[in-house]
Amino acid sequence: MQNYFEPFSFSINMKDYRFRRTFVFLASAVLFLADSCVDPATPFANEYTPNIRLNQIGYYPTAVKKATVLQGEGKEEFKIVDKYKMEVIHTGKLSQPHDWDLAGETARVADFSSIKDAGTYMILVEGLGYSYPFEIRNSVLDSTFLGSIKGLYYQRMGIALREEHAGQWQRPMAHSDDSVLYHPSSGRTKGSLSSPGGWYDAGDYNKYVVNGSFPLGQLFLLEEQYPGIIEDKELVIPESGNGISDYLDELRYEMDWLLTMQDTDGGLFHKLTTKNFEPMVMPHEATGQRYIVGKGTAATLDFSACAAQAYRIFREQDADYAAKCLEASKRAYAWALKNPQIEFVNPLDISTGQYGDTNFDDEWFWADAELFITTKNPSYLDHLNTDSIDFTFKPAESWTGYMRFLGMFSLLENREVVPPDLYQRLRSGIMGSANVLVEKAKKLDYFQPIDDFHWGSNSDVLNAAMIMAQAYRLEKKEEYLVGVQQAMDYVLGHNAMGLSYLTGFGDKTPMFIHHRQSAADGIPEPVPGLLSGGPNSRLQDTVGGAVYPKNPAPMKSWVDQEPSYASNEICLNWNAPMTYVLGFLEQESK
Ligand code: 9MR
Repeated sequence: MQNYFEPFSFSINMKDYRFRRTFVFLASAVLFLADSCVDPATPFANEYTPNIRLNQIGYYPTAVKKATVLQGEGKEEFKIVDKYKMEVIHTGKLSQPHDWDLAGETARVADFSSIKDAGTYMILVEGLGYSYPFEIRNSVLDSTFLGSIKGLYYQRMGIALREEHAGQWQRPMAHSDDSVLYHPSSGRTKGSLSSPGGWYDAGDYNKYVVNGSFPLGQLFLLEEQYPGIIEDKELVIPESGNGISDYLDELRYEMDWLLTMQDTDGGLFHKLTTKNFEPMVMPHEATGQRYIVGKGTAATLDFSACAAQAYRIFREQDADYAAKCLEASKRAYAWALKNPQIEFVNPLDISTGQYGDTNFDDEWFWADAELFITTKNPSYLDHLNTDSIDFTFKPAESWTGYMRFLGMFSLLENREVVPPDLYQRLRSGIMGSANVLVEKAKKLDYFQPIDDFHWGSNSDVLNAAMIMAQAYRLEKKEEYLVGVQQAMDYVLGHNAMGLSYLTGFGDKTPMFIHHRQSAADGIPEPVPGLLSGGPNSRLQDTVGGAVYPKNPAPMKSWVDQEPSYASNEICLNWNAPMTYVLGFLEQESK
């Protein structure tokens, strides 16, 4: 969590809370009379009001900048205060109050887009107090971007996290996975598989091929679009200093694991897991027997797609490794051709994440697209099913449907190999999809594009933002960029919970995520850089002990409680679009 530097606080009397309240009140009254008055009472952290919601990290100078003010009845004005000079630099009018149904709130909007000078500011509303401080500057999301990638490092298994890389979240080696038993559902009855490394999927300690490939696909896209976005030594990970981008090193840690999950016949085992979720203990204390479980079409095609991408991503650094990925991708694809409809369903004795899917059209689309781009072999293009392309983004599709978008993004990115008519069709489809999202975000609560809040809703907001980001890359229309920025504002604090959902980034962030290490390590702060799933109006975790207020509004269906796996877990496929969108904004918003 951040430290608050209080250069202008009076050291003796300011420690008295009641005095400070009175002082702030009086100072506010003076400010009301004289806009440019200097108020020496920089508020303490516990005095920021939760009733002014905004991006708690900050805004780019040229961005549209909005905050939402609650309980502002009768208050017409807001002020922007320079945090360190304690000077009012701007007075603006709040919008008329309006009801937001998804948020269950009556809100007024403070638009301070005209403030462009770099600085650290707060919003002051008389009678409410000060907002959390925020910055305005170029590259304002730089450390948040690095933090969300570093979150992936903290999910590594099979190595100890050492203090020099992990600080207080260091932990011993766990889950070597060098001799994992086959479960009968894998098609094998004896022997074991060496399948070390990779990232823990989420708050649990298992690893899933579908949900390893999907996030890698999103993370690879960022590198393909903005090559070298992270350099060596930026993340402080074990490979830092090896002359290769830390981003590629981190992604390879997961890719290496995925490669081990390919069976000799080319198919991919579905997951590596215990039979049931482990208790809330540290990784090295979670010693339940692990198994290689299932083999199916979705896992195999997702792997095939991301391994074909991996060829393009790694070929400059390591041609042999890239070739290995491509060869594995082709073998997986060949297996899927022979086994086009093998659905994975949890065996009766396994209750961990299913990542089930019944329709493989989007997995085919993604694999065909990536293999075609990488190999230029027309057979993949011939197989690409363009008749049924659905450009409409739907909340909660996630790993069951978003793969088609990943295929489209890559095809649009590699225009030179794509037939012009297909390119035009994809281009107008993605722009159309983005236009719908932009229009929704103009009207919806907190100016984000989602109107139905499911498990992992923050990733829906970000996956939708990725579509608007692609539209912006195709045509530099400002409203696409604004759509992406406002989606990020939502995730970083401009939302109905008034909290930045990325652990450790912002003044108010989740403290009790459903994450076994964070629950068990005895450290008050959770592991940083992990994205909480977000509001989920289905409340499936009340059976697991999560306690919600009565009938929460959809956008308020979130609780900061460890048992809340349906609202407050973290997951790879939520961090991945977070990283993508942060990286995109850092590149495009300067
Ligand atoms: O994100 C998944 C959500 O859509 C499902 O409804 C839920 C129950 O199957 O599972 C979620 O994914 C979890 C996975 O199954 C296991 N690791 C943690 C994932 C995030 O909660």
